[in-house]
Amino acid sequence: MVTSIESQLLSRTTELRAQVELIVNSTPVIDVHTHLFPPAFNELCLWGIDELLTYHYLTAEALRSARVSYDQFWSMSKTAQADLVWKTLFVDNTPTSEAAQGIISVLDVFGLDTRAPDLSEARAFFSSRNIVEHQDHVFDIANVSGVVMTNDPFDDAEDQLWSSSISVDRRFSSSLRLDSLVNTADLAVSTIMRVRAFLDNWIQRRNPVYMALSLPPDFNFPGEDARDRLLREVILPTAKEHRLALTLMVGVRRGVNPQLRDAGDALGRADVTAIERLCAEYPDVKFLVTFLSRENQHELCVAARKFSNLMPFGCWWFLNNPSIVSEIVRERFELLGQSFIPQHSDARVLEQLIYKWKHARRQIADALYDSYQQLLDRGRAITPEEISRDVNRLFSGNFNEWVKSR
Ligand code: FIX
Ligand code: ZN
Repeated sequence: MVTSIESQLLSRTTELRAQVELIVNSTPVIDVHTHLFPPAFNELCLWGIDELLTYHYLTAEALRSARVSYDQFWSMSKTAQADLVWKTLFVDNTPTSEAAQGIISVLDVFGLDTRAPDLSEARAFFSSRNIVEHQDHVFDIANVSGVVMTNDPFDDAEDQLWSSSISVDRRFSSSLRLDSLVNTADLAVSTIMRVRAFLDNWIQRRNPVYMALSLPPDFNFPGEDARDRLLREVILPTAKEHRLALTLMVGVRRGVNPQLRDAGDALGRADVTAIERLCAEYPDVKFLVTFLSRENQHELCVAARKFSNLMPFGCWWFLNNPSIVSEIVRERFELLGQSFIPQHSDARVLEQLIYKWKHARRQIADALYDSYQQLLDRGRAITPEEISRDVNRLFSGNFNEWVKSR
């Protein structure tokens, strides 16, 4: 007699492939790190074709081929910049890069001409949209159930909006980004106490899901600098007391070419042992960690095997290319099972959710399918329920687990 579990086993390769794709595409994901804001944040909410085309990933690429100086480019209006990026990367050249292919995916989803000679059709389409309905539509297409914003408590524009007691869309969670604190604080004892009180207050009012900090490749722990004091005397005690996870994004070299503005940052290989020491010294703090250098990815997996308070997440920024996402996700499956968060979008413009998740889901589905196929070859078939369990854990379970203790 065939038991019910046996009847569900996916022992044919084509069935397995179809089920993995279906489940990966239909499971909602929590996007654990974005730079998005809901429409209530007015001009901070970026959407539409001109914002999409002036994304810093694309301006950096366009300025390699367009014959304009940085000064000329930045003195142009946003629409003129977008026109130039379109002409340079999509008309005069073939859009092979990941960021350019992202634009193609977005245009295609909305039935817009991906070979258009100019942006008139796309502009007419986006300006006909009501942003509130459009946002719902984008979340549906991308199948994103929630996003985490990046909130700078020292940003005046943001602060004014928060203080005007706007109601924030429930799908948007806040996070407390501490880069400007770490880069500017002078560390008199009185300042440390004031900063602590400021953070306590911000956390109480805005209910962030985590605190976050980006770090350069030479980040060390312990260190002999102001950042070390801030970590030990302010940030880590705050994380502990509020039971708030700490997100560390390591390996960014800011402003390598300041003329490129937002697009001017680069990366460097960092020292993963600094994260190991943090995890060892603060076992009560949960860390979400991503590294920007491809060379750090394997070491991060090994560190996560040693410390259960360390959750690797995402393929950040210059790693968010199909070939590298594929490699990293596979490496993580092999070393960590399902105990990691495969991707975050880092979206700055609403519609980027569509392409970033479409492209990421494809790589995650391929890697998962290969893992299950290997299991099948070795004598163990899988059921659709088990695939759903795994994908739910990757897409939301691990993150919820990390931030639930509050
Ligand atoms: O520090 C960050 O959160 C980075 O993601 C950004 O600063 C960066 O500009 C970006 O958007 C990368 O995707
Ligand atoms: Zn980011």
